[in-house]
Amino acid sequence: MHWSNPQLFAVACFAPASLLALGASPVPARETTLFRVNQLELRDPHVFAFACFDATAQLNQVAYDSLTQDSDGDGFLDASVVLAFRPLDQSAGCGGMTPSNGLCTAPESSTTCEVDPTSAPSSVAYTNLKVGSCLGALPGTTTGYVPAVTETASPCFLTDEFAFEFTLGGIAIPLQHVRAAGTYVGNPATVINDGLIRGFLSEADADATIIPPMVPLVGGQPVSAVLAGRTGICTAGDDRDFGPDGVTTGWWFYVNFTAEVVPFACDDPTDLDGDCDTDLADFESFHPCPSGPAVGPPECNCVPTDFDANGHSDLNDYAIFQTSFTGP
Ligand SMILES: [Ca+2]
Ligand SMILES: [Ca+2]
Ligand SMILES: [Ca+2]
Ligand SMILES: [Ca+2]
Repeated sequence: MHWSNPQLFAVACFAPASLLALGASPVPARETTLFRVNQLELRDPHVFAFACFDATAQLNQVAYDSLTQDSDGDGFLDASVVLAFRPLDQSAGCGGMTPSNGLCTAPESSTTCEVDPTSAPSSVAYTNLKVGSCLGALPGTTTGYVPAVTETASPCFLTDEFAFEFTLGGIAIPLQHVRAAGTYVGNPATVINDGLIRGFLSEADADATIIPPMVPLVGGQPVSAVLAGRTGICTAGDDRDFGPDGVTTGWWFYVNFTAEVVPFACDDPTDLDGDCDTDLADFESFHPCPSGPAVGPPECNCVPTDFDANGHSDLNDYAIFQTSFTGP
């Protein structure tokens, strides 16, 4: 069932209309905690220029510069990756969050962020772990580069899988089966350490992704031409891996990161994708979620739709959504 119109949805699901007269419930209690990645490093695979030159350190430097600078002077830091927890609840077993590219004002020292709506953000579930490790490299998918991929130790969060066009030093890499994890520092955390983004780039997508010409050393080529694989790159081996289906060839990417809390520019909880409005895109995230008081707590990725934080995603939350709705 697919609802594209909130009014229609209300009439069809929540008739009789007298129920709607319940009106908006108490002031929404949900808060968003937004972490912005302030450092990241591709650990595996490595990238190569002119067949033999390992340009990974140079690419990581470009990636760091784009996180911290506004080189084109448009008022926004050139690249931002954000994790918006809705809410951040380290004591819960799980919750919902939005990982996406961000629009973050320059300079970095006083930045505020919103989610970049063009990155098609959606809510994913995250799980908290108090013991053990949240995420590391899959067996047999790394090549022994130094420094190695850092595992994310507890206390930590781990997201479910999502798709993400990850921008690394100006290269938009379409990763599939992405999971993100990080170690909480503090409670509530203000910093994430030993973060790890793990995702799969298929060989076909690597062929189709051309590195922008302005990227130093490796610009103008397909991504597949700068990774160790079928091309004549003079490493000892082949960095290619199999994807989750065991058949598709490509590369598991491992990017370690740290992040810190920065102010979130949009404070309405009904703005589910975090781009500072409550429109149809937010409704798309909301409409699969309402379950009703008899059904129990919402699924982890639906926790953000429990606007009044009463443990259910239901008619009252819909009423709150409707008051904030600003149209398509
Ligand atoms: Ca900029
Ligand atoms: Ca590999
Ligand atoms: Ca929105
Ligand atoms: Ca609720």
